[in-house]
Amino acid sequence: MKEKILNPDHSEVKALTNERPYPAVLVLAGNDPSGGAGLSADLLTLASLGCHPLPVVTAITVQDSATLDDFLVMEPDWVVDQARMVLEDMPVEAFKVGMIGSVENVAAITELVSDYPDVPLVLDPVLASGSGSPMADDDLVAAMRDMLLPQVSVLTPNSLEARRLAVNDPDGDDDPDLDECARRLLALGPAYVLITGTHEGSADVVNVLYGPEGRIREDRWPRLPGSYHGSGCTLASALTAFLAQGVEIGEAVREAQAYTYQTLAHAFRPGMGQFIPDRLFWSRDEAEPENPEEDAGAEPE
Ligand code: PXL
Repeated sequence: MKEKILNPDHSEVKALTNERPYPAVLVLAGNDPSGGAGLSADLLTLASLGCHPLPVVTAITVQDSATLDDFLVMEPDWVVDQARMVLEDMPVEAFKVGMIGSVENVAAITELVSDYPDVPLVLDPVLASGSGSPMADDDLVAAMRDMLLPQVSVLTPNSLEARRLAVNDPDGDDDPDLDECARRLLALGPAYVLITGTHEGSADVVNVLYGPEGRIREDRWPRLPGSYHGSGCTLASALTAFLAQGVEIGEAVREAQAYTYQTLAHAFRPGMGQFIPDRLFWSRDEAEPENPEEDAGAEPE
């Protein structure tokens, strides 16, 4: 791979055309400077799976691979202006929404996407950072529930987010199981709900897709040992990529999980905190020789 990049074969250079080889996906999300979650996760995943990501910044965060320190939310006009300008320039095949940041942004994004009712919308309801710091208060959760969920094609909460979105009175006795959470969430409007089981105590991670008729599919994955930063963003973006390419929902959910599992199995630890999924695992070189000198006498390829 590297050899080909550094020594291109000029006979392969093609004439420029107006073809659109990559479906465009508009991503509304926050920036995470550790490169683990948020926009970086979305952009790497979408590009890795053959889409052209259009990044719209909803918030900036101050965080590393271990801790979220602070965040600043964009004004809704800025969010909408970023999106509208590019939406008027090019067709998009899907929307992906991650961190929203404020009730005002929920309202603005809801109005924006309502102008594109035929474009699938994946909402990853980001309520906390990878390290568990809150990123959404109760008003923001209520706004997502009341305004945005009716426009959503696929909602991708983890089990904690599913409970928080489905239970109106968190201090009461109401403790629905995940099937009941999914029923309640579907009643709020999304066409499908994919609840991920990473935070449950089960030996395997169990992810369940629900639709109008109830459970559609259940996938089990061996629980990997690490603590990962950006796995939810990766799964939701991978799902968006497959939907943007016209893959049917059940198959898209299956493929997105298979891709995410591989990114986690190849995860790396760039700092002192969590592991980061390798969204480009398939493009990395095969393992370098441990001691290059041992190979010095080998025949060149
Ligand atoms: O993983 C959820 C997430 C989404 N978006 C941003 C984040 C995080 C987690 O830390 O920082 C910007």
